[in-house]
Amino acid sequence: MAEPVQTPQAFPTRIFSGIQPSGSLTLGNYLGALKRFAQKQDEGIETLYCVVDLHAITVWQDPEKLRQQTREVAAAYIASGIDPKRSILYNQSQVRAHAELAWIFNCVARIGWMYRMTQFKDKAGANSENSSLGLLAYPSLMAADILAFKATHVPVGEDQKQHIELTRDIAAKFNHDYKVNFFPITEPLIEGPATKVMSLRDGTKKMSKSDPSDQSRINLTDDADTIAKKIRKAKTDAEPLPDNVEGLEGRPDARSLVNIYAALSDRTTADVLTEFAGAQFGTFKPALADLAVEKLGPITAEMNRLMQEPDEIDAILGRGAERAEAISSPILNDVYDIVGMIRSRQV
Ligand code: AQP
Repeated sequence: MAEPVQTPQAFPTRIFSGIQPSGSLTLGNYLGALKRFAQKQDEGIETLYCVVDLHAITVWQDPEKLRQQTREVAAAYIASGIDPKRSILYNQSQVRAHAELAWIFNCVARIGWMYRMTQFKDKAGANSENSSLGLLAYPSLMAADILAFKATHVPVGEDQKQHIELTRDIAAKFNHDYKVNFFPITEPLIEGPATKVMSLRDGTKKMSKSDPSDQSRINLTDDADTIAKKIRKAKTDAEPLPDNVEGLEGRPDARSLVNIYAALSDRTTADVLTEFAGAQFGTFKPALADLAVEKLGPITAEMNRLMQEPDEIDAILGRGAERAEAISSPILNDVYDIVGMIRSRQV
């Protein structure tokens, strides 16, 4: 049999992406993920968006808080423009293919691949022996999330690039080991000026919902005053803004704020610098705060409104899960067949 080579072009275009309900969503999640997810949906591409609750429990989550955060991420998706009729919106644990395919992939992937993941090293820290087995196997579940739908493209922030590469490796090894052309080799979509939004306290570190410092991030649940205060206190240097992108070299904090401005206003970084060339941060920060409040305010308001109706959110997730199950079940059954499992009971 010829060596299996699968490009996304051989499969119908289908987009999958997910967000963990592991805390309050940040401006990083919005610019690096949510905003772009809505754009993909609006381009008319088939889109599946998931609240990845099984990923969240790779580190301890209080059960009641997890339920609340799952609804909050669902509300954030909708408030950011995801239409549950046009996109398939659901939570991961309601669709069996994720966990079941992840097990198959645990047997395809190699342990060494997992130990090489920088996110595992960062999250496990010095005491990795004491982290959950799930944290180590996280990329295997992520590969299952994507490939359970034969998704061809995954919009993500830069931090997820390595995990998508591993998904490609798992798909290729499965295709090779079983001599099939079954899974696509998925492409990451990492685009725009905000693929890595940085911490407000340290322009070399990613803005993250699990950072112990609340001052390091803008949460989608922050009110206007809090947003303005956090931006005012954001770390910067003493120099005025340059008139071109090269002038931001070696100035990570300045670069980060300008990139946020560009992403929020749908402009390029170069364009923003043309407008603010020579400006001090005393001028730029209030402009950025105003823009952030203008863009995030309506999203926060809509999230708060939706959170008043938890039953409606749960119903939306349930309907989405049924649609996701309808796509992934036949794919999962084919996988079981390929690996040699007897399937004499119709499920
Ligand atoms: N700072 C960021 N800049 C750009 N994109 C980002 N994303 C996360 N942070 C940034 C993107 O958001 C999507 C969902 O991420 P996730 O919640 O599944 O997990 P994560 O990447 O590990 O994000 P966090 O906020 O850092 O979560 P915790 O703190 O729980 O680990 C992904 O597409 C991600 O790239």
